[in-house]
Amino acid sequence: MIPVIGYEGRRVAVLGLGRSGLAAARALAAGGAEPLCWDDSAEGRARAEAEGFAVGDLTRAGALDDVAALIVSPGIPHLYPAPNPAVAAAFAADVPVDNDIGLFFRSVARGDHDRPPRVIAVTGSNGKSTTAALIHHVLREAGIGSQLAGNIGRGVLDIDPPGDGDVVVLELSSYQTELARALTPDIAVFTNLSPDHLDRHAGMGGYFAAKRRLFAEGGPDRAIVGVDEPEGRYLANQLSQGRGDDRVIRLSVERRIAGPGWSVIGKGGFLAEWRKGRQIAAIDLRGVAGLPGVHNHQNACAAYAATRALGLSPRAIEAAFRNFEGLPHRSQLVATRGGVRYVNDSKATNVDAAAKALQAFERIRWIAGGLGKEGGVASLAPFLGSVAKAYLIGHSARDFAVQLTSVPVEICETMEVAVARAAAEAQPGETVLLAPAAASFDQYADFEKRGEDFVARVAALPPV
Ligand code: UMA
Repeated sequence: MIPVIGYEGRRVAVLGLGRSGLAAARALAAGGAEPLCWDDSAEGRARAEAEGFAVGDLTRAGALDDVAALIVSPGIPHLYPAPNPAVAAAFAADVPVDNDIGLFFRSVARGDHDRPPRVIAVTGSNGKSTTAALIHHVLREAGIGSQLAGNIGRGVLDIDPPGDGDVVVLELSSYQTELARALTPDIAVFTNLSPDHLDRHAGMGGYFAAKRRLFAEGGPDRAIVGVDEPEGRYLANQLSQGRGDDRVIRLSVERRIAGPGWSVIGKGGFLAEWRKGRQIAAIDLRGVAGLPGVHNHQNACAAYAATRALGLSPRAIEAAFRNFEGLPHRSQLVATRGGVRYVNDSKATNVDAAAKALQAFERIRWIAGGLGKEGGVASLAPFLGSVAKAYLIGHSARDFAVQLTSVPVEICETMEVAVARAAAEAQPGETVLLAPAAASFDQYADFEKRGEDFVARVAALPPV
């Protein structure tokens, strides 16, 4: 763990006692602070009590009187749609509100090393988990000590203190970047932007502003920016001192970027690195099994840029790409039966991620549905050319059926029925793809549980 510095002997309130909150409480205690914990659920409070932490309602009169800071978990609203009552109490009492990311950047020791550890932080709407995991994988394959944490499932304060020359790779969500009071990565990556979490940011502008803080607050040495959306082009322009400034590395999977600057382009299945107007390296991504589809080629470009910025060679990066196995629930090939591939992309919780999955395979039996997001799935129409049929589950199944006018649909309600029906109708060469374009919370605790259910239903299919 990374002991938190700066709060020795002082009381620090911790709101939310899941992965990030409990890790923060432990790290605060290890650094000599006195955590005062609260969670709105009894289970959360019981977890903290079981570890011996003081637990107390932070909205009680006087509860924040001697509190130096309030550390808030990312899943707890601090602004929109409305602040959690404990956060509102902290605002009223003028108690600084921060999160585990802010504590991490203040506490991770980097001055007392011969070769200071570096931090790479990855944000963006889609692809940030795969990009962060791929960077971590490439570094380890190259013999560099690397740890991976953040939105990928491990609290950032939970990692070991990094040693000489080590790298920490963080995946950061908009929830995390919006609240952190310190954000000073050495290298920051912005993969892409599409609508998500709009209720928490009061719309797209607030969502982009939250992500942009990663670049605006600390000023990373190197900024790697996907420029296929206007927000990315704006961000890259704001960070650059002018033509040829190689502090900014631009990424695109749509077009070559002219000019003397540094760019990494993923088009037609090839990754190409351009610098000072010349192509200096290329990788054929078409046979890289762990990175199928254009969306993964974008992830590859981002990971390539980040590891090149650390000085790795194109050849070392390519070798590591070839044995990357991908992440569970993201374009994960879980079985091949009777010539039919079964792919788990349960992490495709929004329309944009589902569109990317639908473009990665040729003839698709598509399992979709769950808790649909604002705008529904009508905007997927241009990406349905590869879909033989949609098998719809969950709360939004009927809404999706109405909106998907150009493909055959079947309301299946449950994963069990959808997998059975898709398997019964799939022809050799086709792919049964779970890419829900919806959140999982109507039927599952999270997208991981949904993906695990898909994998279990596939494994339970009768032999072919
Ligand atoms: N809680 C309250 N009051 C509330 C809401 C929640 O007390 O109003 C309590 C819950 O009872 C629970 C705790 O807060 O005990 C949960 O906190 P949390 O939702 O922040 O979850 P953590 O377990 O701390 O996990 C968080 C991230 N979760 C979210 O951002 C929702 C994890 O990202 C992250 O991996 C982890 O910290 C470690 O950094 C997950 C996620 O779903 C994967 N992220 C979203 C996404 O990818 O779309 C942003």
